[in-house]
Amino acid sequence: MQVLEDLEAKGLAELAQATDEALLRLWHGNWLGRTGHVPAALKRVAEIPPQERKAYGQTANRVKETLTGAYEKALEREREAVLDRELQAPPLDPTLPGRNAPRGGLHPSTQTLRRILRVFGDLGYQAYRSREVEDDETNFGLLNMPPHHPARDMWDTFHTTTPGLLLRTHTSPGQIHVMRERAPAPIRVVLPGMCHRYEQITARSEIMFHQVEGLCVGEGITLADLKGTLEVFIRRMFGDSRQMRIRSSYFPFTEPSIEVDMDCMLCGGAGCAVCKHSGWVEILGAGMVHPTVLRNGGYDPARFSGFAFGMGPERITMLLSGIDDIRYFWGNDLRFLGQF
Ligand code: FA5
Repeated sequence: MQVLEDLEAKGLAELAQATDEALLRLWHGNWLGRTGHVPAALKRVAEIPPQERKAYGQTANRVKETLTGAYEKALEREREAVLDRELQAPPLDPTLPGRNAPRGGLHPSTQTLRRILRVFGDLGYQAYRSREVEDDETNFGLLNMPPHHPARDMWDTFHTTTPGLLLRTHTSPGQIHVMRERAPAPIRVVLPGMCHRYEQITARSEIMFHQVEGLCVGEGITLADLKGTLEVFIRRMFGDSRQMRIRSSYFPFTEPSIEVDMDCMLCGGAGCAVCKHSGWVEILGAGMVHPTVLRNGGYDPARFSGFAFGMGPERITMLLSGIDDIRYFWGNDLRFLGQF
């Protein structure tokens, strides 16, 4: 009996030390839990001589009730105290502005791509997605560059481990895919997409960049149509007062080939670092589709003619936004991307 009395006194004393809910629960485990002191005392009833068993059992049960009651009261008191503290704390002001969830945006290249596609969309061009992994034949051969043609050196190439398969170096092979799909119907498409070149990365050149190709094939298409189309594009894209200039150039898949410059929109033609002090910046390469390429696409060059052009949206974004290094585009630096 004395052991039970002592147990009760010790239990109450320890309970008084438990000053928060976690400690109270710990106490409950130690004293009233399945392996706690009180159930252990109740189990000892079997060891008590039969004549004393009843009295022992009654006392043990009373100790259990006392400790259980004391625990529940202590828990209740503790919860009320917590609530009191919360109520006395400075009140929550629901009229304060909330925290903004940061909002994502489109990558600057995507924004420019979409602007380009919209201008050509208004001119009746469809967007056509060609493939990014090409075969050598379509990237070069069918574009009038048979194996060992020196012009292949204009495009330093990433080859895959499968012979004859490569990452396209430009969007021009898409011309072949569209023509073979549509011949002999007239074509007006733009082909956007990623290109890859095994080049030195510099402020102006990446190994991975977008191009937008344009292709128009039909009867009676002339260089004047190409010039008019590009003039509309440049004014819609860069502003009505832009001047354009055409230089003769060379691409194996166009004849004649041209390069198109625009007066530098950063210095207005006075000369700056971006235009290398010439007052002009290069915007794209273009030309009349070579008869061999037309034939490879399934069009009879005696009846059909066409023009094609290819431009780089990253370079165009650099001009539009005054960006002096192309490496920012894939650098994933939010200080750069967040400005768009
Ligand atoms: C071509 O790739 C031709 N296929 C373009 C063409 C199409 C000509 C149809 C005639 C008819 P070029 O290598 O110049 O041409 O690339 C075209 C544009 O892609 C460049 O003006 C430039 O804006 C962009 N570009 C080329 N190389 C890079 C590079 N390393 N990094 C970023 N942009 C590039």
